[in-house]
Order: sequence, then C-alpha cells, then structure tokens
Amino acid sequence: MKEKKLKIDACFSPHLYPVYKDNDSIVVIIDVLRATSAICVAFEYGVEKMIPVATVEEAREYKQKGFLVGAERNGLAIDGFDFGNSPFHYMGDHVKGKTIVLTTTNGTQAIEAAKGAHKVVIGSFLNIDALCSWLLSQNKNILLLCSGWKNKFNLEDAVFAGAVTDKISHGNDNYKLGDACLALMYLYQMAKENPIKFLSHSSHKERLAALNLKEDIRYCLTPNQTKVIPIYKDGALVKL
Ligand code: 3SL
Repeated sequence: MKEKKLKIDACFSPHLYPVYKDNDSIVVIIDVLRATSAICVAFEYGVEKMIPVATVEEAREYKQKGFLVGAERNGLAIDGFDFGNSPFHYMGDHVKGKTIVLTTTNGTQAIEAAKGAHKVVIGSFLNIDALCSWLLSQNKNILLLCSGWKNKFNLEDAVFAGAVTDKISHGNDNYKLGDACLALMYLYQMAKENPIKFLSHSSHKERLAALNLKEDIRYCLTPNQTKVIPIYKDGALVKL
C-alpha cells in the first residue's frame, strides 16, 4: 500500500487562516519585513521570552507593569515604548535574558490567529535553513502562514513561503504541495536570483524605503544569520 504523503500549504493572510487550519499542522509564522526577522534576531541575541500581543492597549498595560515592550504600527515605532520593529533594535546585550512584549501591525496578528495550532514557529530568511531542517525532522504537515499587510497578500512573505516550499520539497516526494504553496514556489523560483530586485516594486518594500529603512530590508532578506527557531509555548515565544 502507498504511504500517505505529508501536506505542505500556504495561507496568504491571517484572515484566511480559519480556511486552512487543521489540528495537525506545524504553523510557520512569516513576516519577513520585519516582525519575524526582528524576533529571530532577539533570540539570536539571547532574549529569554517574547510575549506577542495583538493590540497597542495590551502592550501599554504590560509597559505599565514594568515590562520591556516593542510596539510598531504602519512601519513606525510607537512613542513611549522601548523598541520598534527593526531587527537592529534587538541586537546587543540589552536584550539578553530579558522578557520582551511585542505588538506589530501584522506579524503579531498572525501569531494571535494561529496560537491554538499544534505547534507554532517563527520563520524568516534569517533562520531559513535551520527552520527547514527542523521542519523536515518533524514529519508533520506544514502550514506557512504569511502575515501579509493588513490581511492582504504581500510579496515578500509569499516569496519566503515559496523558498521554504522549494527547500523542503526539492528531491523529496514525501510532501503533497497545496496549490497555494505550489504557486509560491514558482514565484520564488523567479525571485531567487535577486530577491531584492524582485521585491523592488512591492508595496511594503516601498513603504519601508520611504521611511528610510533600506538597511532593514537588506538585512531581513539575508539568509541564514542564525540557527534559532522561536516557538510559541504557553502564551510566549521561547527558543526551541
Ligand atoms: O506588520 C508587521 O508585523 C511589521 O513587520 C510591519 S513593519 O515592517 O514594521 O512595517
């Protein structure tokens, strides 16, 4: 008898997550520009725990209780908090051993949507190879959840989901690819020669470039800066 294949699929926005969700998939949260990149950097620099929250109000309550808090909306750090959403804000000894609360426009919304899943992990170009090796070792269905922009499709998360699909399925026919991640894999194959150029007209890249965040973009698109894989457990992200 033929062995049943594992599934890998992609979901274009948190809003669509209820359509794709099942009880058995590992969900990879993707917000390449910039939340999941910033989270990977924070763990690389030794943060102990990150508490993702969906709203600025919740973030403010944590701040009032004395927590360190990162808060971003529409690409801008919000006044009165300790960090924004740039990976560079989380580089250095100041995050080591700390618990940091984080709210962002899209990334923490995707975590919120998926938090009841079997396992929820954080993906970015910065940890892509470590993430793919770990996913392969788990022998489970995979759902790539793109944070998008305010529940709409975005190109950079789509390209990353395509890259993960490509790496996982290359020479490996244990996985059955859903149409969404098949489409994103073809997209990645067009983008991979020069992802920065491919994304040059994408809405979020233009938005961040207008905010003078070109260095953030370049860094967030640089593969394999870390081997850490943040995982969601008991209401917080911790290092796997
Ligand atoms: O929405 C998010 O989570 C952010 O990554 C958006 S931004 O890169 O800070 O604009």
